[in-house]
Amino acid sequence: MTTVNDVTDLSLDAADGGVAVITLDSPPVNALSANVRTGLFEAFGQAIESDAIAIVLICAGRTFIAGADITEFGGASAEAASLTDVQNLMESSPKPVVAAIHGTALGGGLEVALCAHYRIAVPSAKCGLPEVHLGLLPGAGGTQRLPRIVGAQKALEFMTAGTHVAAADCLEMGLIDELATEDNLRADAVGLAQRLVAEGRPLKKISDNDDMVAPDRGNTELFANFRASKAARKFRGFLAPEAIIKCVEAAVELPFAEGIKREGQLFGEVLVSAESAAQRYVFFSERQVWKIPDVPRDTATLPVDSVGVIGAGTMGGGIAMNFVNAGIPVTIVETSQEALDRGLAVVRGNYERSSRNGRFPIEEVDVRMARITPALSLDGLADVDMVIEAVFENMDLKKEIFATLDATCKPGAVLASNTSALNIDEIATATTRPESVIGMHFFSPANVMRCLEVVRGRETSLEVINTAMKTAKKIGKLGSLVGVCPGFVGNRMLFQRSAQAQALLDEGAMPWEVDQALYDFGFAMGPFQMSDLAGLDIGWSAETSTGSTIRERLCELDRRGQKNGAGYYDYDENRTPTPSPITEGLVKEFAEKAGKPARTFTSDEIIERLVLPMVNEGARILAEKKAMRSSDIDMIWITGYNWPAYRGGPMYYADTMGLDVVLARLRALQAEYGDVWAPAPLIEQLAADGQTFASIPATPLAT
Ligand code: 3H9
Repeated sequence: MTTVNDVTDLSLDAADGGVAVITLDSPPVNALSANVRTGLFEAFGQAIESDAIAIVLICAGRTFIAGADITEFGGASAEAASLTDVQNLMESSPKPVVAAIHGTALGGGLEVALCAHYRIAVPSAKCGLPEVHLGLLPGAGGTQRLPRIVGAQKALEFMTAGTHVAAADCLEMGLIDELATEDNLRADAVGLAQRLVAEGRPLKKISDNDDMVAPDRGNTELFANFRASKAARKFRGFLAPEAIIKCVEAAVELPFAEGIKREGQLFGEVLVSAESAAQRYVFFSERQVWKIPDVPRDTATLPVDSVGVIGAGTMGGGIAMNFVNAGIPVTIVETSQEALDRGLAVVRGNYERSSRNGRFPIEEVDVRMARITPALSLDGLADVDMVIEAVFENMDLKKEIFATLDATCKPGAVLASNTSALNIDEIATATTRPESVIGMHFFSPANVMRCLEVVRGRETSLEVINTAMKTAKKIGKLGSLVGVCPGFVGNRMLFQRSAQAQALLDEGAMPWEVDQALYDFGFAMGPFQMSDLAGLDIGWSAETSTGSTIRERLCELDRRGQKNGAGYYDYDENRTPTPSPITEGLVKEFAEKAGKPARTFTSDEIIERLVLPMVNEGARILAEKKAMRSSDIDMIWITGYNWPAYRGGPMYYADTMGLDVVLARLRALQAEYGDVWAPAPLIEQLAADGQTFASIPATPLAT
């Protein structure tokens, strides 16, 4: 074994029958850092010069190369071999080159593998070009080579979705040539290399293969259809998908070398875009949420092999599905057989819909339903490892339930509440084991939304925190640890936004102007469309209605939202909204009464009025240590409220505006509208120091 550099070895072992094996070992994910590129360049150079008959590239550790080193983007370019140098050397090697894949071959990693003449992978391996999630495109030849293997249509889908594709499917698509035995990758790859030589198989260069792209030359319809497809609707606001489409057009229309040039030019454009910078921030922020400064890595985790959910309503049913999907049996408790039957029928209906959409075979519906045990008493939860209470938001009721759980559940069971705003510490006082009590706030629909606020109570033990976070990960949620305060992080900020949305209406802005501004900003819908969807009459009653708000007046007019065809908007039979003259009249009436002259509101003004109060509240949350870092707040907004990822979250948005600018705008709004706009002291301090929210180191939560 020869050490090429500190991350690359080259072996020319007689036992490998003349096959040179290059092993890359650059934890954690063998990303293509300067060191790795140099190591690969040197190693391939030496292997080609040697007596070796063929060359295998394999990685040590948990994965094959997972892509370019994202931390290098935006930094000074290091003195190192370029990736293109490495790829050219591999592809033009006079000896067969085999890439041996385990873990994930992603992005630049797969692009390197595509320069080998053959690829072999273990069955558990996955391949993908996920650059789109970083606001990028595959910029190391991927956009030109992939269509030359799978054709333009599949390449478009593969690269714009950015999913990790299982080895068996890659084999079918021709992305890999052979499957290895799971624990025998090195030997199988060496064996393949020997066979290639023995059988005199050709050195397959993907860049030379025109067969898969030629049939679509001149087929502009293919691209027009893709741009108009259902899949493409998800691209709204993102830059990279369109750049990828342009690259595939180039792959079809241009010779390989020209296509590579086009790819390089478009890669350069997306790399410096604000969208990509934000999406790369999101990538790292997602990984930060799991790091809790005062919960050491070696903290024990309690087993969660069975779960109880209290309440079979929309939330309870959705919460249960998360565990069922992860193979964890759930006991659902309701107070009446009727409620239980209704809740389980909804869950079954959801699974049947998923099956119809091709997510799994219909038999799987019964398999999943069999993991649910219905129960009519909390006694059914005596032996479960974790309970999640999901009844309606009433403190007395929750305390009563927790007192019963205290008397019923086995010692060590995690007792969680799904409350979205109530005080976890007060709920915990109903038990004799406050250390076991924690908040697990799921977002609706709970089986779909990735966000999970894990709420740390004053006395919650480190084991219980660790268990809740690990459980979140296991069921595919992004768990963000937050502190106890009204509304926690997400809803506390949402309250501020909602108050301002209402204030805008009171000044004469139309609901559709507000909704449109947020839609154009990148949200799926605005607050008034959302209200119409949820029902305007939630929490409203005719007996107590005072007619003092626009919402109350709408309810009094029996405009209850989408469900009865009229709310802030009018709806047709397909639930398509149109601005309502009745709402318009009410808005004008209220504005007139408040002495506000009629005027138009620009989108920029609306966004400022809605986003800055969120940022201000976020700053207060950070100062009170109810969130550990600003990026956790951003992740809650991205995964819980559909804040557009290409804008990085509200705190990131403020950081990129510059906190001095944010401060100046808050002061101006304070002068105009009063102290509700008073800047948070943290913003004043950071602006004075020329700092950002992101510059504050992660801090343990206040308890
Ligand atoms: C690209 O390739 C562009 C090219 O087309 C063109 C070039 C010219 N770089 O996720 P984990 C870190 S763009 C730097 O927790 P897992 C990560 O931050 C790239 N660092 O592990 C974390 O650090 P820490 C296209 C990276 O097992 C640690 O590794 N490739 C990179 O759950 C562990 O990560 C991608 O987009 C990187 N590329 O998942 C793939 N990747 O411990 C991105 C990871 O300090 N990576 N880190 O928090 C992934 O999807 C997952 O990391 C992976 C492993 C599935 C590989």
